[in-house]
Amino acid sequence: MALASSNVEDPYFSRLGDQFGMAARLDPVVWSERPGRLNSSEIESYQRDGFLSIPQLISREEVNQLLQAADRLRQTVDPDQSHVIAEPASRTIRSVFRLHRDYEDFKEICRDPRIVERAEQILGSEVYLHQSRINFKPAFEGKEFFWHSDFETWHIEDGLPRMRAVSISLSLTHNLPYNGPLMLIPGSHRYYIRCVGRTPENHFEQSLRSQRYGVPDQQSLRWLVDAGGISTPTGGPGSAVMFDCNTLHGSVANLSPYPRTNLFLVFNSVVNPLEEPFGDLPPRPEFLGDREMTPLSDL
Ligand code: 6CS
Ligand code: FE
Repeated sequence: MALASSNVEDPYFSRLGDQFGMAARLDPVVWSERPGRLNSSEIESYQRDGFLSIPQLISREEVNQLLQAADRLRQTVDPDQSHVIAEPASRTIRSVFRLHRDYEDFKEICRDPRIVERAEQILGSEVYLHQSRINFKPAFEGKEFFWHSDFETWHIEDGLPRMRAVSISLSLTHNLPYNGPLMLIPGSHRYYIRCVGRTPENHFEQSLRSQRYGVPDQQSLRWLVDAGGISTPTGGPGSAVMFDCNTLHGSVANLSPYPRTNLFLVFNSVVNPLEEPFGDLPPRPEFLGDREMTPLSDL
């Protein structure tokens, strides 16, 4: 099959068959120098590692309300809707997307200044929500997420042009060493790993349950972990991790008796709107990459 010409010129091409490799990041990590909620040592460590953990972003009371809302949602949501994702081999709910558009209980946290102003400080512009979801990692049953860069998927499958987005994973439960917490590779955000294989049609139906395309090769992972190690920022309810869209991350299954529930918000810069996907398939559904750029004040 002929390659789309955009692939040839795209500095962040990926999934072109058997070409794997590593390229340098071409975009800044922190886009503004203005002071804000993040102090200079927090900015420095975000810039260096590609993530920052925040021990207590919201109060226990606020977390309790969100956790109750999340549990209600899990029990009442229709599992057959496309934005509700099940675990790989069962009907247990793994993720619910599009919180900022569909669910009143979560709209306020989606535009909370404690979160939004931090995202704006890193991205150096106004921001909007590219994606929002809750990840339930139920006790005993929650399965892993293999290593990946979110940017690679968002670029190839959704058309996110540049690395100017930041994710925040807000813990609604304890994130313990043994209940499948987020693992990140410090420093990996400075490299772009071109993945092998070609994206199958409707890939998201599989990838959100268990991802097989758009995952880095073992050699690159070994090289990056030899250099940067693996960091597992654990924390209590109300703690958060902010991470760059290109930081490699993953998590293991939850074999513990304690669920791990996280709220996951992705802010993109308003000057980095989605284009046509950089892969050769049509864009994924909007619950995975919002194209309306709704101002946060209108949620
Ligand atoms: O495909 C996506 O957009 C999502 N999938 C994963 C495994 N992480 C980031 C993102 O939410
Ligand atoms: Fe991810």
